[in-house]
Amino acid sequence: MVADNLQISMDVDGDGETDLVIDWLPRAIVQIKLTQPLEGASDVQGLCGNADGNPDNDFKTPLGKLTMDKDFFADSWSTECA
Ligand SMILES: [Ca+2]
Ligand SMILES: [Ca+2]
Repeated sequence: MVADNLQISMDVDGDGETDLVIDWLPRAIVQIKLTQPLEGASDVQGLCGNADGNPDNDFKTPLGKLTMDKDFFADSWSTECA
């Protein structure tokens, strides 16, 4: 039997507070949440945004280009499988 939901919480910066929560939901949906405050949040980038509390600047590609196109944004972070 497979569990419907699974959740992992992590204290990434070791301050005793949860910083990252990963939820596996039904139908193969994975939800990743970054919580504040996170030490070194200015270094965060990728599909979860930059964790600065401003959702308007989260769609930034690895080359630093801000876009409103969600498909272009998601594709910019894709990697090739060997
Ligand atoms: Ca923490
Ligand atoms: Ca942001």
